Amino acid sequence: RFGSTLPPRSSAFATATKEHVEHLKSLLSSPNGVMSTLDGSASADDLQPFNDDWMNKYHGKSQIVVKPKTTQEVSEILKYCNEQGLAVVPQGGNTGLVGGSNPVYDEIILNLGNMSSVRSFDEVSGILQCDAGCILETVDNYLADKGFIFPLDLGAKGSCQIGGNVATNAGGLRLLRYGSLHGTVLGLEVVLPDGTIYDSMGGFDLKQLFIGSEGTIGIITGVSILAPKRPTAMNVAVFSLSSYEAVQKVFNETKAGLGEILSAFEFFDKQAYELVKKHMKEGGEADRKVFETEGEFYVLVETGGSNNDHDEEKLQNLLEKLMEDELIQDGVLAQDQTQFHSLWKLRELIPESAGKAGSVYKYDLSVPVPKMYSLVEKMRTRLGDAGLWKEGGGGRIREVVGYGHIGDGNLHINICADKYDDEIEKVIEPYVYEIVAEERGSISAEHGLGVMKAPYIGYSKSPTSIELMKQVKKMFDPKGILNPYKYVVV
Ligand code: FAD
Ligand code: 2HG
Ligand code: ZN
Repeated sequence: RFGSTLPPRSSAFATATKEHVEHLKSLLSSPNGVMSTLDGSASADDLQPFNDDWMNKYHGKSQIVVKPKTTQEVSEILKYCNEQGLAVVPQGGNTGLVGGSNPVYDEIILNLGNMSSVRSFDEVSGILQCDAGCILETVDNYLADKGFIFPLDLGAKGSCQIGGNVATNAGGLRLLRYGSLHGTVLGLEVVLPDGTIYDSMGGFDLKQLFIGSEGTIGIITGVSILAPKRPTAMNVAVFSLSSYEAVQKVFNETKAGLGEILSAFEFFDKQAYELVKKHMKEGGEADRKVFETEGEFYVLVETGGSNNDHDEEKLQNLLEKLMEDELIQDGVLAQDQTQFHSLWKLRELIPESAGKAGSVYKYDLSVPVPKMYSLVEKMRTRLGDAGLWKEGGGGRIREVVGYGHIGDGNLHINICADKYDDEIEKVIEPYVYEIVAEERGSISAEHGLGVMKAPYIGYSKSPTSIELMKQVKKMFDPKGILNPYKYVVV
């Protein structure tokens, strides 16, 4: 348990009772929208998927899950909780990786899953308006039918929600092409902690405050976002390389060679690749050889354009040049849709495969690209010196893998341990944040701070910045009921 850095439960919050449950039920159009062990409408097992996180690292103890259907209902719930001093944790698809979406103690879980309608779509401008609880993949499929694409894509797309994406300011696999949500989100509908409904159109650009605020200052109920045209030609290639030095050179060559059609540039090390191969094999997939020559590193390059012949030619030329310059050892180009997806799987399955290898300590960092991989190496040395990790296996740390979004300088380190344990955690943290701070990097490039990194915010934010954030938190949420103990703790 992460307990050592956690503040105690705040006595300022009320403890929920059966009467609170009754009242919450009366605020919803359907009483089924409240599940609680306090009135027997749900068992602890029913609530467990909401209390536990994706990694099975964080375990809340909430006795109440509320699933409103409308913005008005969210407003009524927050107004009531604020009056009663009941703490609330907003929850989307619960795929977050920093313990932000689960209660730390007994906070009421407000889950947006029942708010999942597309409100409108304008096929001329590409402006989509949807409820915050829409699942990313569902919305992207909706847009695909109309020839558009959601400007964000990530491995958790089958479960994560648009509201959760905005709340974490998710980066994902195509940020390099479509930019950050700070640019693509046009407007937000947000319910403030006292129940006030705020519509962000016009005035100060306050919506930016909610993008990446991790559910600490308001609950996002509606999102308006600009969807680009979906590329009609998409291609993917994966290369094997001998060094991290080569990864950087290939990145430069790829940007120069592919220009405007480049839509993703991802990298992973051989340890990550091995985990994925093992996971696929265990899942019953044939053990096929993808590369003649395997490498120390791999990069995945995706193109998205409007003319397949043109794009294929560019990709083929790039492949030849990289081979000629001996920057890559081998390269595989997708020949059809099935291969397109199976090549992407080599990258997208890394988090799941790491999860199969043990209890994963996940770090989501940004430092200048040339320094990125040295953090993984430093981490291996640190764990080796502590007697926890051995090259080739055999230690309590089963594997340390590095991968991420080179295109936006975002490194993921996954440390697969035999179990979550304070002793291991103390060897990793705060060391990992110290080495990031030395490079003036960010300790959370895209996943957010949640409960996991809240104590370490000072490693990448200045005291002035933290003080201003605290003031903003106090202004929006004077009673501190919304997602307490997370992100910026007041
Ligand atoms: P949740 O996990 O439910 O919540 C995340 C945070 O947002 C919590 O603090 C919660 O309180 C808050 N929140 C949720 N909904 C709302 C709302 N409507 N209003 C206000 N606050 C809200 N992240 C990336 O950035 N890039 C990736 O490439 C990426 N890939 C992933 C791959 C996998 C396999 C997994 C499991 C996770 C990945 N993530 C990635 C992390 C995570 O999926 C994203 O952060 C995602 O955006 C979270 O969405 P969610 O709906 O699951 O939110
Ligand atoms: C990814 O890029 C996600 O796959 C998840 O951000 C990273 O699990 C992780 O550490
Ligand atoms: Zn990522």
